[in-house]
Amino acid sequence: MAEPIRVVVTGAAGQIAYSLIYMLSRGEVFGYDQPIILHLLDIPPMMGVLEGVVMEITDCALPLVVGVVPTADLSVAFKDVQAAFMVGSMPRKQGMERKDLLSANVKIFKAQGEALDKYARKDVKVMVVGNPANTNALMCSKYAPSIPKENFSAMTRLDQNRAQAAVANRLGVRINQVKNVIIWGNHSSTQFPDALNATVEVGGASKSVPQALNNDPWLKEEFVTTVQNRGAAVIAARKMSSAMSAAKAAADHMKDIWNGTAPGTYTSMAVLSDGSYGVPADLMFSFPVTIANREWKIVQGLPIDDFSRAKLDITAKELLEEKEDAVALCQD
Ligand code: NAX
Repeated sequence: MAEPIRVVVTGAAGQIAYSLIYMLSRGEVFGYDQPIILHLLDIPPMMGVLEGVVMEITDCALPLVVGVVPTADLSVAFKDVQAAFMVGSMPRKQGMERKDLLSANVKIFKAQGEALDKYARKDVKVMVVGNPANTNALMCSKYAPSIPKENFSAMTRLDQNRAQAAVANRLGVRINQVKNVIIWGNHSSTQFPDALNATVEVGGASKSVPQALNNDPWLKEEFVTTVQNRGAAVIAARKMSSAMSAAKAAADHMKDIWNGTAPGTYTSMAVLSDGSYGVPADLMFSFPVTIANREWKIVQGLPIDDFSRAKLDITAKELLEEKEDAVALCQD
């Protein structure tokens, strides 16, 4: 059997981690023959709850889990890790301004970036789930200068999965018949879910989604707002935010980093912008990417009409503002 790899999950006592840890432990991300040592980070008041999670991991009797390290200490959590799921963050509390939330979280990600820099392996792949995910990922990478910036990404896969499911549902086809739905920009309500370049496979032939839907105005209207607001709809129904689907998306995201994307298929993740599609450089912006050898490449040359251009600009503007605030807050 392969040598075990060390994988950290932050926010390990929280609800997303509760589903995610099980998926990792079953081999769904790193492979069914890859043993793992789980590093589980949370804050000191959560150590009791985390102990319960560790008991459950033990009681699952999972052969791939060869070690579990529960901790509130960053130097222990990030030591020698090869993959990092950065889920933990401060939730928005009643009366909290957006800026207060940003302030609390970028400071967490600054400290965790510094710890990754010091303790993690230099080839560590870091994915950020905790909100505001894009800007947290940007700050995390800025404070981990010895780790390549390309190793950091933020999750928009849940939005992509939601969008893919919505298109499949509209077309009355199975989920895996729909390919290449894109999420552009921020993981927030300014994101642009784009099925204009997506395809659907029917009877062995591939068709563009707009064509299959006879250019249904739904694609530029209700589809976009439904995906943008899906998180809020889940909260309204469940009285808690998405957790099972968020964990599945985190697993999908890291699995693609680890194993690559299938030929002819791309996936969305927030990565450092290089100015592609007229997006300002140095933002963590969600783009369509292909992945091979654990390296992503932004898909180039997709047509962007005036409608899409305006949507890309709105979400880029929001990310620029978040970045400016975050940089200022980290200097305080
Ligand atoms: P929970 O509140 O259930 O869990 C968060 C956990 O993080 C808690 O156990 C908390 O103690 C811990 N935590 C707080 N500060 C920490 C720190 N400094 N170091 C380590 N752990 C810390 O939230 P959950 O539902 O699991 O959501 C986690 C994060 O994911 C939130 O920020 C949420 O907004 C974000 N989401 C992001 C999504 C995305 O698509 N990018 C979708 C789902 C989710 O809403």
